[in-house]
Amino acid sequence: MIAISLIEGSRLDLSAFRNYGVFVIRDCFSDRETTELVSVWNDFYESDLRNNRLVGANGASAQDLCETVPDAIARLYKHPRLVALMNSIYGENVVFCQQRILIKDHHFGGGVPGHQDFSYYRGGMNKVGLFVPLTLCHPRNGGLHFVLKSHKFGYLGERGYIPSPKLLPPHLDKLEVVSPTVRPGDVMLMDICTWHFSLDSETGESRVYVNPYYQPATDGSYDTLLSGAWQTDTFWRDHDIASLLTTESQIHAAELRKLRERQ
Ligand SMILES: O=C(O)CCC(=O)C(=O)O
Repeated sequence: MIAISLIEGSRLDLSAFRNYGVFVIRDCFSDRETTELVSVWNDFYESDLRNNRLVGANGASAQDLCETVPDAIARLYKHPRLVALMNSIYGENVVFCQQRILIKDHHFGGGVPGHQDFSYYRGGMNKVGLFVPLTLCHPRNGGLHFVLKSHKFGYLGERGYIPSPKLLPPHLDKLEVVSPTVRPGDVMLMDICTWHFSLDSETGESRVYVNPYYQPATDGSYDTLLSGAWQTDTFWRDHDIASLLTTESQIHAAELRKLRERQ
């Protein structure tokens, strides 16, 4: 078993991150920043979410928060500390892909089967995701589990969805699983190919991560340059690729409708 100290620290250990596919930075934000962020989240939760919230609206995954979050949280992906972290991985030229809020609470506390995130994103495989906790997150409230070194298998393609029990010991005796307990102020990094999953919450208490993704500016699949300069002249936005995907999903939806009508 690896010592947890190998994948955590007060600063990013880049070679450990590249080797294990995950790394936890403790106390990445100052106490003042953390207190402010947590208070924005708690106020929003009490006023807008505690009594009622949308779960799985418009085809979203159940763990995706559907409501619009306050600016301080919506803009978190461009916090200078997070951009600096990405600069330490990619150098000066960094692009933002997208940001989600992953939530479990008394409205939804279900587990999420093992998978890797790459198939949900556009462009190249060189991407890093962050999990920035806004609450205490640990295995008992449905916190994330990571399969160490699994990113080294690359893209799993259609085999990319793995029932979580198969990833837990004793089934998985060659690769190791960790589920770090994290607090507001900490930041977890994950390679986009790292297998990860979560189990049902046993407590029902809130478990919330902000989950932005980043890539180097050599990849024009997303449009938001966060620092430095573009290192490509080829952009997805110029080639109507997104609308091809939309057309494909419209065709699938129409086929499904026809099948249902026949039943
Ligand atoms: O929120 C969770 O427990 C898992 C979320 C996740 O990995 C995802 O949606 O890609």
